[in-house]
Amino acid sequence: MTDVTFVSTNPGKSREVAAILAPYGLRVRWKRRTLPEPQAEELEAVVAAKLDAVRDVRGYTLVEDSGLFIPSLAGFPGVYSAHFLKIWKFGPILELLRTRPRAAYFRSVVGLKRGPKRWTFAGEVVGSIAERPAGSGGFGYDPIFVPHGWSRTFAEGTAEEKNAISHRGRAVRQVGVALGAAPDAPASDAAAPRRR
Ligand code: ITT
Repeated sequence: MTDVTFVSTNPGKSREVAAILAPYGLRVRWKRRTLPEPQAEELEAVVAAKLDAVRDVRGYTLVEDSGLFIPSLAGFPGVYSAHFLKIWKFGPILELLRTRPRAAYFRSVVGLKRGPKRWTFAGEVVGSIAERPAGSGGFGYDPIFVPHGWSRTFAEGTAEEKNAISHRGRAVRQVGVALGAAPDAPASDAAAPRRR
């Protein structure tokens, strides 16, 4: 069994990463640490900074940065998702979307390192913002995000249903495939197509 250390402050993310990697024979150890998050327009830049900040962690080490992007709000809250949620919760988004298109997507960028080697993987899930929060599962914006093809929010689905299609599921499974296929050398530096 290969151990992977996931460095994050977010227990919800950590639970999901552990469940997503378990079928690949990877055991995830959560290391709770606040990592520097520079002001950046791209999740990839934040992930690069997070990888710099975990240089002291040995073995396979994983970091992640993610956000909710709403095209009709010029991509907001995007890279500011965590800050925005802490201060304002869902209210301003629901208010602004009363008169704007509700399409939204989550994006996750995962950084993996071992020694000097680094890899990044990305995943996205498209959907829309609900008119009001619903459900108690998941974390963060899950009560207001309805994935495409669902009539419920992520917070109303089970963890398995969410992980099967989520941005994090899509990004983190690439880590599982890479490490599962060749434990000492992930094969590719994959990134999902970008959407703007
Ligand atoms: P780290 O310590 O790993 O940085 P964090 O919670 O600060 O944890 P981010 O900086 O990556 O995470 O911010 C991402 C925010 O986007 C997160 O706080 C959530 O509010 C939101 N988010 C990301 N993925 C989500 C998901 O699957 N469901 C709901 N909200 C999500």
